[in-house]
Parts: sequence; structure tokens; C-alpha cells
Amino acid sequence: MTRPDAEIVRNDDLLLVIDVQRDFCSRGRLAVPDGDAVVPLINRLAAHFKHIVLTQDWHPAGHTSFASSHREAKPYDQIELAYGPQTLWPDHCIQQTPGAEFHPALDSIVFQRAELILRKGFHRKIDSYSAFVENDKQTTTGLAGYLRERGFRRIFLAGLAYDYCVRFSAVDAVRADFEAVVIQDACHSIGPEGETEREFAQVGVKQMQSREILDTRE
Ligand code: VGL
Ligand code: ZN
Repeated sequence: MTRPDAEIVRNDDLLLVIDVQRDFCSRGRLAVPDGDAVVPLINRLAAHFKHIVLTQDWHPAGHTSFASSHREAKPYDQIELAYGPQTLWPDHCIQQTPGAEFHPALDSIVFQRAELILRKGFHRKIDSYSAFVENDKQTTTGLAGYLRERGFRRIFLAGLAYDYCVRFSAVDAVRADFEAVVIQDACHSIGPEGETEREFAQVGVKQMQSREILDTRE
């Protein structure tokens, strides 16, 4: 019997798994509500993709996106940096700390099929929500060139957080001329989802649900 993924997922498709790290999950320092719930879905999705790339938020201590790096600032304040507005966050995903590790419940198939682990946010003075272009809108991570040279056409996205790193990555994927498909239920959001959904519709990011890929008999 033909499995649904035989029709949906193609060889030049890639699953881009965004920031599924301890600090974005329960008891993490920047816990996304119900963030852990994406893990079992991503584990199942991984079996349907030949190619996976993982991103890892990877900040040096004292990073400019941390409220603790600015006098009289608190987490979730908005400030103006040299490159423009920036939300300040609790310290999170500090390089080589447990909070920066991938979620322990990610299956080995995710790592086995991960052909690249892309770290971002490592420039002390620039945050990077997007896996493609940092928050200064100029510094690139190299991912677009990598994906193009590898011949990928469609980028499916899952992970955390829907309204930040997934959102900016999906929009930049379209800007870099890829087709972007967000697997919505395999993402969770820090805040309300409406603005993100509106932007996706505007720029042509497609959305789908994991069940459209997963065989429900699994
Ligand atoms: C993220 C805020 C700060 C994310 C990363 O992964 O969505 N959000 N750093
Ligand atoms: Zn971060």
C-alpha cells in the first residue's frame, strides 16, 4: 500500500528543525508554553524525511539579547540596538551549558538524519531568530547557500518558537527563493499566533498539519 509520504515528501525536501533545546522546554530558562509537545511529532516526522537540518540557539554569556546584559532592563522589554529594535530575553541557550542541549527526548533518528547542525546567535552583539539572516538583517548564516548547493527546493519547518525563530526562518526561506512549509502543530508559540499567521499568508509561507505527512496507522 502506498504510504502518504510517498506522495508528499520528495527527495529534494528538507526538514528544518528549529531550536528544540532544553531552555525552550519545560523548566527551561525561556520555556515556550507546552514546548515539549513538539518533540514526539518531530520524532515521527523525522522518519518521513531523508534530509534534516537542526538549528541550535547558541549564545555566548553576556549576549546582547539578554536583559541581564543591559542596565535597568528586564526580560521581555523592547530596546533599540544599533541594528534596530530587539526584545530582551532571560539568559538562555548559553554555549556549552545544559540549557543549550537538544531536548533529551529527541530520537536518534533525528540526529542520524541531521546532515547539518547550524548554530546561530553566537555573535555577541547580534541576535539571530532566523536560521538564514541575523537580526541586523545583514549578517547571513550561510544556510541559504548550503541548501541551494545541496539542491533542496522545499523546506518544511518544525520546532520552537513558532512566533520567533520558526517565523523568521520561514519568511527568510521564502525570501531566499525556497518554498517554505510550516508544520504548524509541530511548532509552539511564545505569544499569540495571529500576527505570524498573517505574515505567512502575506509572504507565501505555506502551512500544514503533521497528520498530512504522518501515517495515522503508525
Ligand atoms: C528564540 C527568543 C530568543 C527562538 C531564540 O528559538 O524562537 N526566541 N532566542
Ligand atoms: Zn536566543
